[in-house]
Amino acid sequence: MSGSTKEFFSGIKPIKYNPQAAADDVLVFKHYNQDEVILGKPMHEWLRFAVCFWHTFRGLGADMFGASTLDRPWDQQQSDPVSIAKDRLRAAFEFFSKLGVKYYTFHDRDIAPEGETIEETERNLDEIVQLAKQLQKETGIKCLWGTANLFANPRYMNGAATNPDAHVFAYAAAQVKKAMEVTHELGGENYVFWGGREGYITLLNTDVRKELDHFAAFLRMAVEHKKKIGFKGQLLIEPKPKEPTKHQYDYDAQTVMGFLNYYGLDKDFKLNIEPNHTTMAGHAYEHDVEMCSRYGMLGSIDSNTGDSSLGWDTDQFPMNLRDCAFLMRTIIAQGGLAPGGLNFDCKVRRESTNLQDMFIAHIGAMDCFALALRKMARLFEEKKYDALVQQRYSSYANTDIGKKIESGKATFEELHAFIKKNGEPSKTSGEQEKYEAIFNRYLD
Ligand code: XUL
Ligand code: CO
Repeated sequence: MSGSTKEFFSGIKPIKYNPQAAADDVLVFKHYNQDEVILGKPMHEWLRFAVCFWHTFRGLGADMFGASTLDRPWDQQQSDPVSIAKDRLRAAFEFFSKLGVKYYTFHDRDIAPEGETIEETERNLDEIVQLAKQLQKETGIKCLWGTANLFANPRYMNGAATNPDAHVFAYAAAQVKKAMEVTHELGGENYVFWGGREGYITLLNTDVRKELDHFAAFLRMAVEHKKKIGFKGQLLIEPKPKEPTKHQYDYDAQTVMGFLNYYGLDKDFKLNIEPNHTTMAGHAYEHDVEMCSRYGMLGSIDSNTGDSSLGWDTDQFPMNLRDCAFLMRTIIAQGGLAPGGLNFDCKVRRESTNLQDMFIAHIGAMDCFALALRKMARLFEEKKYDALVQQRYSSYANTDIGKKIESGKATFEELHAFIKKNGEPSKTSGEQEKYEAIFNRYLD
């Protein structure tokens, strides 16, 4: 394959669908049958799975307290960084193909090493992008989105587009320019902005209004550049409330939508929601996905989960049927995620040291989403659940006063007169337990 016949996962054959698989047969899909049509679309179109390059091919299990635990053969067989990067990319495409996903995602700095100068960095990136293009062509695997790493290099320690130093802002712009161009070259269907250091550590040294104005100016330039190079992909912003900064400006879905509206950027961007970030903002797992979907702003999902007893960004594989079902309910309601997808921004635990754990983790999460899709398809087909929710609001459809309120024609005086005439509203149960019990029936 591509000048190399190396096989990195030699013990693993392409993963198949077998609904009869035994419980401990974990290298097989029990629920994900990619071409099976559900609600008028093949499963792979509803789910649009992507593997992320950074965790799965750059993460080696190091944490704040200990060194790497994961040995990866592709990191060990070459000596210079560009040759290592090439082997890693070949290993990645072998993994994507055997797993059976159709998409991958990357940061510029994951796939190619940063050089001493911007010229050298861009040369490295161009060399790797040529190989990626070739591997995409050979395997049919596509790029869901690309992004720029604007948080790891020390130059970005005080922020990238929100840095108090215009020189750093310019560097970030130069980096995003190139990252957008290579994403375009790779046929990326989206481009993501995650502002890891776009926030503050202390308000004592920060002019928040200036920083947010600068951030908006940066995004406007990205929109301009997108037009200039003819990139047709969707631009996405990924909210996260904190980590690595104390406060990140793109706090959660509603904050980002408010920001985009205020700066007139709402037609050019959608959101990439990562539920582990949503829970860090103090919301329920499914909250941000639903919030932005209902405003037509859900573009893509970084499908992972946290650990409720920890509370930081643990980036775990989503293995909880209830959580996946909540997301699938919203995804079905909006008719799918395209051109976005379900990107596994997840890492195997540092204790999961077998090479095949990479497969088991992705298969388990893909199967969990596939099962959730099957369950939620039934919920939609039967139409009972959403009809019940709509029933709670029926007074707006069925009474004159309700219709008037919804049409925007009612006044306070009129409603005051209505209350004087009609008195106290009757008590209506919210029936939370009933909804929980019914939802559970669809998870049977
Ligand atoms: C960090 C995170 C990033 C973005 C891309 O928490 O989620 O990996 O998804 O930069
Ligand atoms: Co993410």
